[in-house]
Amino acid sequence: RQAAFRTDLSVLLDQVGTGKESLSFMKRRIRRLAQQWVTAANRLDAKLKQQWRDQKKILVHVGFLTEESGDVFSPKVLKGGPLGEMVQWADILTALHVLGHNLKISMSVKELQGFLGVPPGRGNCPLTGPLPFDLIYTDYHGLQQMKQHMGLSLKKHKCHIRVIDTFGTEPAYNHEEYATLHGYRTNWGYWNLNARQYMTMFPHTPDNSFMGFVSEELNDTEKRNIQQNKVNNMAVVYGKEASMWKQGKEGFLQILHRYMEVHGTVYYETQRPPEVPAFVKNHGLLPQHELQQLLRKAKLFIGFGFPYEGPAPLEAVANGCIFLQPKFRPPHSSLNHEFFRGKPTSREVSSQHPYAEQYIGRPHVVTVDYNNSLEFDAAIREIMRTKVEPYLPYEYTCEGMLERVHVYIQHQDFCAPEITGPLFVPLPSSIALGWASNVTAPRAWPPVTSLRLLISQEGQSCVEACQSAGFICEPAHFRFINNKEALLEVQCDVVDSEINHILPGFSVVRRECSLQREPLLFSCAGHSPKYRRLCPCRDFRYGQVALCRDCL
Ligand code: U2F
Repeated sequence: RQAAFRTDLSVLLDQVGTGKESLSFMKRRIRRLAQQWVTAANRLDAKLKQQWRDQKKILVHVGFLTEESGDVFSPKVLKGGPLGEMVQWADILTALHVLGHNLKISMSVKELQGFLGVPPGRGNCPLTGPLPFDLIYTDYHGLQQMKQHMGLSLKKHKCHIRVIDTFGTEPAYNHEEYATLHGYRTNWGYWNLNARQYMTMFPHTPDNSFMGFVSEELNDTEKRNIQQNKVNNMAVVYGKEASMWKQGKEGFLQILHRYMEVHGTVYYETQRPPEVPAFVKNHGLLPQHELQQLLRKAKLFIGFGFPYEGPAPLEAVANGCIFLQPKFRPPHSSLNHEFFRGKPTSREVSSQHPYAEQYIGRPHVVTVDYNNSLEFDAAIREIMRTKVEPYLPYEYTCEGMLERVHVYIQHQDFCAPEITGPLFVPLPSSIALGWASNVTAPRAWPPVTSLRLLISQEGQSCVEACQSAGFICEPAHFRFINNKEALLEVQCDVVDSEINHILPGFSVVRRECSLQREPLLFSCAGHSPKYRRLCPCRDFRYGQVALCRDCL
């Protein structure tokens, strides 16, 4: 069946259910952004020009909100706890509904069993018949629950699963045996999925798919009003929980206060949290729409280093604030920071919000070393002098999210047998080598025409190598370059093949080339000193990094 865009969200709101603060938060959000989604649906509908879209049967099982996983999030919704995940789930549900798919939502193991047709109360009872869904969106908690309640059949059906995974999972952590043997084992990884089945909140490593969420969009009149009503010396601090204000924040808060009136939205029960200095005007935790109003007036939204990679900085920039945040030197990662410890990634987080730093940047985002008070002071003065317009990258608009999710649903297929090379013949003497037009791989997605082969510097990952040439690493293209033909450029004496997540590549010391023997270990993120990697890069659409130019 053909999927038709939906502009009425009432059925979705009923499906989300009641009885928990997390659900009420998600429903308020869905209602508040409804008009924005409708406009986006109409625009995308027109853009796709009657293109056929299959209607899929989709199950969304929100594992972290189930009682069975402990649900630590719901009781903290009104108390300054994390909301980013709920923002994202609300938006995923809305996108799937608006795109017109046949959606079932489960927030408990019982509902999960009901939808999957597994008899309840029989423990590890495999699902015998066919899977009644084309796609299942869940998270790591949900995956664990499905393993317990689908037993062996999970293996058979796992190509249909998508895991919403905020911070991302790198291939080395995802491959059970490899992770165990090489010290990449964590509490979360080791599911042996295709790494693109993990869907992240920001485009972290291109090894995963970028799912994202949406932010407020403003029309021209609103933008004009905002710019007229900006209070040039008003700052809002990013941090809704008192603990985010602890330790060492006094110094730069004092500097900030020299120039600006400082506002906060810190949760408190009865008394003002002692961590928040007396000169800060604390509004208490605000409902989302009131926070947006505050951001519309403020000139500066300032981060203290935590929370990492949340939605709020995008909302601030979308409402015409400048986001000031600390640079991390050395970068934070699972190797050196408690928060990331045990997360299935070695990604280096270069500031509180690397997306804001790298994809948005000045004038909207200013990233400085907070330990250097001169630099900090200069940044505040620069911000007060700078005029900015509200800005939201296309990929965080409703249309951008609908477009991306639509393309994933119609094209990403982890169930079909993979087509492999050797399809690629490099042309000598250019860094971005060409595509041999005599070979075609019609079913491949993204289309092979988007492929650009590149050889990284020693020690460099393919994420960096592609980026520095203006491309993005595309893990789906590894299968076309994992062959001797692609290695012609490199002068290697020997070509062998191994199981190692930095391959295909070239050992500079041994003058040896190695191909990858385990497709699950194709990794954009991997790097190793003395190794030059063979990198499959691709082009991307401006403002929509998840999609190549011919991907729509
Ligand atoms: C991130 O989670 P957080 O929930 O801490 O992220 P934030 O950026 O602070 O905000 C999430 C939402 O909270 C809303 C705001 C954002 O959409 O509009 N909000 C609000 O409604 N009222 C207020 O007074 C202040 C904010 C991240 F998203 C998670 O994935 C991480 O687990 C977490 C820790 O790094 O950080």
